[in-house]
Amino acid sequence: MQRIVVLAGGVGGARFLRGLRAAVPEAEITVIGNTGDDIHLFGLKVCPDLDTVMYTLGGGIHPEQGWGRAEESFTVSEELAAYGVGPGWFSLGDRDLATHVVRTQMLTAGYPLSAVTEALCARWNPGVRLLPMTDDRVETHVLIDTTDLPEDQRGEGEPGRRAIHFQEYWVRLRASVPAHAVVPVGAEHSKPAPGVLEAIAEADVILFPPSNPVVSVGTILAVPGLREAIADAGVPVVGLSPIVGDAPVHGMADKVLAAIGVEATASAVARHYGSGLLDGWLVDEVDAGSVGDVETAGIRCRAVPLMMRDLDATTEMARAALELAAEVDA
Ligand code: FO1
Repeated sequence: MQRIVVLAGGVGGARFLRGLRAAVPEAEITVIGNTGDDIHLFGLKVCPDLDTVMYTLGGGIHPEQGWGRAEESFTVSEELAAYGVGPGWFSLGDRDLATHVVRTQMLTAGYPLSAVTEALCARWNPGVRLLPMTDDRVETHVLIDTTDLPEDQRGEGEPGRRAIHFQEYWVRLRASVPAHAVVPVGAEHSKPAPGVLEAIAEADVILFPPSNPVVSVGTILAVPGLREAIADAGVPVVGLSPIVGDAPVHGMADKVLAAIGVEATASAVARHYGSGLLDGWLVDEVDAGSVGDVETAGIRCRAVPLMMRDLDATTEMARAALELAAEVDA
């Protein structure tokens, strides 16, 4: 029984996981999910990346969006707006709200996030073990400069540098202004959730899917002890580039890569992770020219199709990643 550990963020990670599960249905897959995107709204705790994995693999995801539920309605949101209770820019559907009510109820009763996630997954049966990276509160904030915003979007307060919640940067601002810093608030005091270090220690292979290297995989690696556990696991660690050509496949990874001074190219991301962490790296065929550059950095590299256009494509990507893992293991 092959044991695979995957560090996953949101949409990109979840789509890759569908392919991985199809490629090796008999494998035991443990997903370490990013919780830095979590946000508290209307008294509820929302965990976007955990929910995207759970809904995508459980069959409840809104397929085009890659987040939220299919067949959604927004009656509660409309009523909240009628009361003037915001924010209106983060749309929570009625079905999705039930997940956040159950989660918040269990957290309030004293269950850790890992137990809550296990309980929610008992309904969805994602076919993988989904662990939050930590049970402690971590929320990514982005440092922007309000003077980069149009006048009418600056809000109150002195113009200048301001830290805003990642979701406000991502959803309300659509990453339309430079991110001067990306800070996973609370990460330095967090510890890996129960089962995380054990899963890494027992893994036969560890995969970094095409998730955002800064706010998804980067945030998971910011939990003290996680990066070292992966580096010292002594098993192949293979990643798939989230950047194809010079643009992110999904989302706006280039905006947050700039914040940490990493250029938005497949080879720059590989070098950012480093050969201390990565043994292998898959780039898309359009980036075949960068294979030599990545190999010079001490990371085995191959060029394969990386556009996640459908399940067959992601299944092939997963197969290619596992083949590269076997190659570096030899
Ligand atoms: N993304 C949006 O672009 N607009 C939204 O209104 C929105 C709502 C939302 C609600 C629940 C949820 O789990 C995710 C939601 N997302 C929305 C996506 C979310 O911002 C991203 O999935 C991650 O945070 C980034 O991977």
